[in-house]
Formats: sequence, structure tokens, C-alpha cells
Amino acid sequence: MGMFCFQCEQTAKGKGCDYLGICGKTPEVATLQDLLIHAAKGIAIYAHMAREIGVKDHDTDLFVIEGLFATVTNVDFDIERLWETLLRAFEIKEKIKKLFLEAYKKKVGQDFDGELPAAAYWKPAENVSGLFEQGAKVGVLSDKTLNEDVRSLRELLLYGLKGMAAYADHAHVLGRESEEVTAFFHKGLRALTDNRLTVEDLVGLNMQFGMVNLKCLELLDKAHTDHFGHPVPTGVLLGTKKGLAILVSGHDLLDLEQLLQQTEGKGVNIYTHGEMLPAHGYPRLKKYKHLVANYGGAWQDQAREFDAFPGAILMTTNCIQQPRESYKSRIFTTGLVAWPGVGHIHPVNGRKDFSPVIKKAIEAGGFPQDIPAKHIVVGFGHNAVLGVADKVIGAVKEGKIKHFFLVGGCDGAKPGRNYYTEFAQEVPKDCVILTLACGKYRFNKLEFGDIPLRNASGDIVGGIPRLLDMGQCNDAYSAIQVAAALAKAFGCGVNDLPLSMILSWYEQKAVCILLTLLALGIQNIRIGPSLPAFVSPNVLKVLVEKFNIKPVTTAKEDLAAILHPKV
Ligand code: SF4
Ligand code: SF3
Repeated sequence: MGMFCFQCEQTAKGKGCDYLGICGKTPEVATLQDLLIHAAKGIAIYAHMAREIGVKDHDTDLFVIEGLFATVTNVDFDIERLWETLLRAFEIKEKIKKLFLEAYKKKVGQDFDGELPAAAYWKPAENVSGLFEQGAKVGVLSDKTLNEDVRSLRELLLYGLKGMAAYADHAHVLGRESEEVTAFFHKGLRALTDNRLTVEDLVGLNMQFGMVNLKCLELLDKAHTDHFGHPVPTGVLLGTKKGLAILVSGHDLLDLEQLLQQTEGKGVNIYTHGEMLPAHGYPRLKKYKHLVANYGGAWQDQAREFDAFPGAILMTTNCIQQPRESYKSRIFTTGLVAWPGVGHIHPVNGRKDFSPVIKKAIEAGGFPQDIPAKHIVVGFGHNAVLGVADKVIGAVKEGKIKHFFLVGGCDGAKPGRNYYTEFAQEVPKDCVILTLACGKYRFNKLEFGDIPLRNASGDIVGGIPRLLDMGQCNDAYSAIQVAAALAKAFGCGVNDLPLSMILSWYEQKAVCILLTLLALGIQNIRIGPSLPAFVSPNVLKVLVEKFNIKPVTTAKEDLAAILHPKV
């Protein structure tokens, strides 16, 4: 069976995974995911028309969000689960179709007789091999006649929607939804089936999407900060504590909170991994004394690190990799994450029972002793940074801070990613690095020190840390807030600030954030380690002409070009 997927940065030969995903996605999984996207488009066609005449269905909205999230890189690798999801997709489509047809008849006085794209008429085949056949006909390259720029812009929008779905889902579990965000999932997916849309239409739609995703980032920021409090600068141990241990990875802070509640007083220590690191800065999570440390490095190092972890492991979102047999019985998934043969924790009325995870941690025995290590500081969200805005602005005006660099985004396994470590190390001492997402594991354990603040007599009275960890990838919202506040304080536009963005991308959440930055008019973004395979030469030309996007070169060259531009 064949496949084709080029949605992430590590795609085979920089072109496309065509017989097996580098991520571990099999052709069967890839094909069912393609079919799920096709099914979601069919649902969206009806859901969008229904919304236009005032009809909504919450199950439909949530299904589309979860369905898209399941197809993000490194989320759902389980054929059985995807099969079930496809059957549910058909039920949902029939439900929203019925709701639309009834409402249409009531409003217009006659039956709807419009011709719709093929996705609207999809019915699941009776068995899994039939589903594979269906999926093979609806993949990215299935329409050979499609203009390559149209395909490129459709995929750009689709990957943006997938990324936004992850964020919308995190907001949803915390009880937050936005009509504007939800409606755009249907509008965007439906647009992917509309052959009348031109390259210009699709560029416009991608920009419109970028602004909607800003809303979604804001929604999630509000959901997080209302529920967990505003992050505060907090030292996080990188060592281990003697005793039973559970490691929590991914982005879902509510899962972590429920696990902390269920392990409190039970002698089990909780460790964060990957994108869970920023959790230590949130007041409502840091209050738990048994949230003890951050363990391990970036997601791509997980096999070796999970192997060595003497406890249970919980994956709440991307990025799971094929578990080794040595820890397969100790690793659990929850939410949209799934791996065949790995235990999954399902919610019951919004609550998850993590007893199987706790039981496994007890069986695994835990760490035999304390391993002391250094601390790193997290928790520089927009509230914390803007709380000392006067000091920061003063330091810029006095020339103590010359430049800000946002060095953020995803990590990945490719060797070219050393660029980000080198870049952070080369940043001059009078510059501040803002960082977010999992790419920071390339440099967040290095010493960057402070920019000293002195009083009138020249005595040091404090300092601004040179590395400010703003949080998860979704906390790009914080970086946007800080940039907007600085621009206001200096009476200029964000593009005129002494601020440069050096982004690393891997999966689709980075795509949605990039589209938001572009929609905000931010220029001169440097992106790496390589450009997306799904961006056609003409689309790249538009991005370069309109936004002056640049691929990264070498850390030294890029820094020199930023700090000493040739005019
Ligand atoms: Fe390949 Fe990335 Fe697609 Fe996985 S998600 S199949 S690595 S392009
Ligand atoms: Fe990382 Fe997977 Fe993208 Fe949230 S966790 S940023 S790669």
C-alpha cells in the first residue's frame, strides 16, 4: 500500500513520505487519516451551510476539532481507533446533514437540491480494507489535475486548521469555546473542496485564518490563566527525587492537574517532560509539592529517556514516538493520542481516572535516590514580562538591551537544528532571548545570565534574565502581547522594534502560529531548519515578496545580518 504525506518538517528527503512515515506512520494509518480529513470536509460542508441559516450542533463542532487534532503529526497511530473515528464521522455527517436539510426546508419552503462536492456524499466502506481503498482515492495527490499553487495553499490552510484544532481542543477541555474559531473550522475545511477558489482567494483565506487563530491563542491563554493563574518566574529542578515517579508529557495542563490531585499524599512524584515544562510556573499547579522536577530533553530523545525512567509515563498530546518494548507497558496515552497496544485513559464526565498510571508507577519502583542538579527558570508569560515592562523599556532606552530575539518553535531530530543552539549562544550579552515551545530544549539548560540593572550610583540593583522562557508553543500569544506592548511604548510598529524572530518548525501547530504572525503583518521572520515541502515555488515567492520570510543560513551570518544590516 502506498501513502503520501508532507505535512511536517521531517518529511522524507524533504519531499514527502511515500512508503512509510519518518514519524512511524504506516501507509494504513496515513490512508485512514486522509480519509478522516475527507470525512471532516464532508461534515464541514453541511455544518457551514447550517450555520449560515442559524443552525449549530455542538457534537459536530467538537468532532471536527478532535478529528483534525488526531491527524496532527505524532498523535494517533492506532488503526482501530481511526476506524472507530471514521464510523463516528459518518454518524456526525448524517446528523448535521439532517439538521441542515430540515432547517433549509423550513426557511426556504422547499427541499435543498444544490450539487455538493464529493466529500458531502461519503459513506464509510463496510470493512477496513474498503476504507483503505477509499482513503487511497482522497489523499493529497489524488487530484492530479490540481494546480500546484492551489494545492500548496490548500495544504497550508489545512495544516493551519490542524494546529488550531489542537489549541481549540485544549481550550474546550477547560470549558472555553469561541464561535468565531469554531465556525472557521467548517468554513476553512469546506473551502478546501471549492474548486472555484483562486490562488488569491486562498492567500486571503490563509490570512483570515491567521487572525482567527490569534483569537484561538487568546482563548487558550485566557482558559489557562483563568484556571491555573498567570505563570510566575519559577525555578525548576532538572534532577530527580528519591521515590515513585510519573512523567507527564504534552501540552494538556488539565490532565496534569487531575493527575496531581489523584497522586497527592500518595508518595508519587510527578515530573514534567517536553512541552509540559511551563506547567511549573502556574500557581495552581506549582502549589503541589509533589510536582518535583523536569525530566529529559526534547521529544525526539524520548525512547532513550523513557527507557531510563523508573516510573509510569503519560502522553497527553503530540509528540509520541514508537514506544520501545522496555517501556511499552509503562507508557499511557490520553486525549487524542493513541498507539496500538498502549494503555489509554478515557474521560468519564470530564474526569480521567489515572489509577492504572499510578499502579504502574508503584510497580516500576521509582528512583532509588535523589539526584541533585541545577534549576532553570520558567514562567515568563505576558503577565510576568509586562509586569516589569518599565524596567525593560528603561533598559532599552538606556542602551542596556540592544535587541530582542524570539528564538522559538518546535524541535526535531534533524542535525541542522544545531543552528538554534549556536544562534542562542552567539547572541551578544546585551541582548535578550525570548523563547517558547519545545525547540528551546536545544539551549534552555545553558547559562545566559542577567543584564544588570544599576542605580544612579552605579550599584547593581537587579537584573533582567537574558533568557525568558515564555512557555508552550501556544504561548506565542504572550510573545505577540509583549511585542505589541513594546511597539506601543516606543510609538512604532512591531516591524520597527529591535526584535527579530527566528523560528523553528516541525509540525502543524507551528504552521498555524506562522500564519498568525504573517496575518499580523510581521516581516523578516527567519524560518528553519528547512522550508515546508508543501510550499510551492510560487507560494514561496509570494511569502518572500509580501513578508520577506527568509530561510535560516548559519547562526553567525544571520546574527550579523540582523545586528549589522548592510544598507
Ligand atoms: Fe512523514 Fe511527517 Fe507525514 Fe509523518 S507526519 S508521514 S514524518 S510528513
Ligand atoms: Fe513541540 Fe511536538 Fe511542535 Fe508545542 S511538542 S511545539 S514539536
